[in-house]
Amino acid sequence: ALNKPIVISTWDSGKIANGAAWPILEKGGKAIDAVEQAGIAIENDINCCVGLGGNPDRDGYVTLDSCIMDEKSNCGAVAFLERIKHPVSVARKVMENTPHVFLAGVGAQQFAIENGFKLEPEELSAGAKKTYENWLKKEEYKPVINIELQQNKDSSGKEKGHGPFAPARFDDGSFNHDTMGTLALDASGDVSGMCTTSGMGFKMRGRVGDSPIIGAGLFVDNEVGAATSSGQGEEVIRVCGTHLVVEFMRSGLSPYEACKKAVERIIKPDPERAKTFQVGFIAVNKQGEVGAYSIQKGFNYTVTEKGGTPQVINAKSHF
Ligand code: SD4
Repeated sequence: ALNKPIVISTWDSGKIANGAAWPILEKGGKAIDAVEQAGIAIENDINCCVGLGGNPDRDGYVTLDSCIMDEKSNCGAVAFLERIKHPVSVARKVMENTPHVFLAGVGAQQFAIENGFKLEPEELSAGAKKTYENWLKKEEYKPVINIELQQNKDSSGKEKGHGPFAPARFDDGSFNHDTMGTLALDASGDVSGMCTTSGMGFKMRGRVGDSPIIGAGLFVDNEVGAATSSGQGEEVIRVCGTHLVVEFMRSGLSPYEACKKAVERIIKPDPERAKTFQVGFIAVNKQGEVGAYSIQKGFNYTVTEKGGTPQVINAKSHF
């Protein structure tokens, strides 16, 4: 028997996302509406890694990335979007109201304003401000790609609460969230997904990760299922990660096996280097089976199905 409706999201903060998606799914509503509500809920929450409250780039600006995809392979995306509260909804508007798939930067912001989104003040949340000020004290402005790694250890070599081995939470450690990817299979058996993030903290200005890229941070194919990712976006982009997961499912693998094989594809070219970053995938298939896999330990995801009680599951990992 099919497990539906069902919604799954990255991380334990997926409870917030699933909690907003479930009332729609439970009533027989559409997966696309459910995942948009999931994105809105987590963008409203003040946390390190999603929405305007998230960590800024090196120049102190919060820049948001998001995409959304429905059961007909319609999709929309925004990247490098500033001062707009709900990038997931702007992405949906790009999908529905433009002949395009992807808007970036000032153009995306202009489109959002034209569609009734409010231009929010340019101001960091308290948590982000504190984290950024600490970062400024310790880090030179130097364009190195693996800044999260440098931040991961203090001068004595002790692990800090940043970087690829732990979600990039605020310095006070209280906001254990990360990029939010949500996938839903609705009562009619249709699949949709979304992904939303403020991206890697202290990224270079203009840097775009995997999260708004269809086939990298999110992929949906209504014949097969859907996948989304969290972690170091550059590594996901390289292999078109979520497209890969969905194609592995198409060829018969379970969501778990498909996520595992995609993670192995990332690791293969340079297994030593793969020890230094995190990537996690979650997936759902048309049968309502779910699965996940990550490179490093510590990745988890939240599943909500019949009964509506969210369940947090620790993903298996390569290392
Ligand atoms: C990015 N994938 O911008 C996002 C960030 C993330 O856990 O997921 N961090 O690369």
